[in-house]
Amino acid sequence: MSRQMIIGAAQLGPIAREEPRSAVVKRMIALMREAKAMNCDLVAYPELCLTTFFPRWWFDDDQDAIDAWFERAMPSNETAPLFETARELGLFFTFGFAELTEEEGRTRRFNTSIIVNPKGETVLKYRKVHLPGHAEHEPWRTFQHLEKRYFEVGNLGFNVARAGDVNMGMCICNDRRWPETYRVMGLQDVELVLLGYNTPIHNPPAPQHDALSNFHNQLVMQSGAYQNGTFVVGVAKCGVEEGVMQIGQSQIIAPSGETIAMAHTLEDELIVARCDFDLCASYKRTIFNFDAHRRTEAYGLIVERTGAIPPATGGAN
Ligand code: ING
Repeated sequence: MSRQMIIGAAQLGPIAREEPRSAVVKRMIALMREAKAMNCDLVAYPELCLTTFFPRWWFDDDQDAIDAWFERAMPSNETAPLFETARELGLFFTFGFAELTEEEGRTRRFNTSIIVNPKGETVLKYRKVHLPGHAEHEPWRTFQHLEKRYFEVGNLGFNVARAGDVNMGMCICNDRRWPETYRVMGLQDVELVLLGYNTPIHNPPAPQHDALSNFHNQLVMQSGAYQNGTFVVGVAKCGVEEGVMQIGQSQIIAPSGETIAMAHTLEDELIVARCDFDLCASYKRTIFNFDAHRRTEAYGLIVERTGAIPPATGGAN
């Protein structure tokens, strides 16, 4: 009997700045019920999906105004209906939120995601490692991208948990652009990578990339899937959100690297695919049999060196 799950990617359209969490949770529950009607076993939601993408604004270091975007408890009063509905429907689900917590005697703030099983237990938590953008106010930008200011670098690493008879892992948004993200999970035999994203189509430092936003989105997730023999589920928060156009193209990708389901709107939209996790072996045991083919003695720079150092001119290697 092959190990299969029907996976739902629940893309969210724009969330207005004033939209309360309770209204967003209602939208999420509507998608969850649609997923159940499509016989889904798991529903995946985007990054920071309970509110509008607040790192697009500078808040003059008004910490209370910033912290209003964070969750101090999970589940909370506003999110409890989501957990209750998932238990009622017998679904796994995963979503991203801004986490504010007291750890090691101080207040910590992370861009976080969790996977919750049908019993309502959190089986995996992840805190975003690759924080894009900048830490200081840069008024020249049409919008800010202040994740480096509002969040700490995630301190949990890239872990993989066995749940529902599948090796599941997570990452968040910018993480999906870095091959190391997938490979660390690949080295834990990941079979399903769940990730959400908020990706503006315009990147102020590199407008020449804007027209390639959807291509780059698909390229990195398809590569990560194929090179590690894993399914990848990428879920967008998209559309024009507080004046910023964010890409959609939520998609479910097989270990072959093929996209097997993709959203075609910039609104709340559920896409669904049947995922047979035994297909992962076809890649993990052949072309990407890490144990047989990887040469770690040649890879030292990947961990030893952070930034690129160009070669000295001339001379033998
Ligand atoms: N978003 C972006 C991402 O990597 C980004 C970062 C910002 C890309 C602006 C392009 C333009 O998809 C997040 N939230 O990481």
